[in-house]
Amino acid sequence: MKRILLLTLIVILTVTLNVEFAKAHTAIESSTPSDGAVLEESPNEIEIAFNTAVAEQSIAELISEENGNEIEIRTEVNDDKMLITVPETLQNGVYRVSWKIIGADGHPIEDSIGFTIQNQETSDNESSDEQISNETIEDVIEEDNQTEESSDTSNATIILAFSIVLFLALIAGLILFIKKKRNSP
Ligand SMILES: [Cu+2]
Repeated sequence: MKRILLLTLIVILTVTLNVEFAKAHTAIESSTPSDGAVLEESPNEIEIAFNTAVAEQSIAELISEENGNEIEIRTEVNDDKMLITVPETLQNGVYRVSWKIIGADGHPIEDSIGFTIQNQETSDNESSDEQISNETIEDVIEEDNQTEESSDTSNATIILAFSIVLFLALIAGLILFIKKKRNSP
């Protein structure tokens, strides 16, 4: 009975530690538009929601992937949200919003999302341009996914390795403890 209780405790401890470990850094939770979205109209506002509050000195920038130009924006931080106002009407193309935030644990974090504007009314007149921009969109999205996947995988590997080592150490300790108890008179 005691052994079952101890094992349960170990499992709970391992799970709890993993959760703490995984949520250590501040990260994006959602955004409007979402990453990879295709919009028919230029957005007036972009909202990035994080999983914790972010520092007020956090910054963001909006870049046109077509020509690398930076588009003027206004950024406002409100607790766990970043509100970006886009005063100008964006032309058809691929855009990237990048941010440098300071998370709840004081760590600086850099990340970005991409979105595409594809207004049919304006793109019908320039179908050859659309062809080029579609290729760019796919390249950009693919590139972005690869980066995210590799960092996700390495995080998962660290967490898995960490929990296996912890679990084995605790089991070893438990066995030694039980053996010692049995041997003692
Ligand atoms: Cu952190």
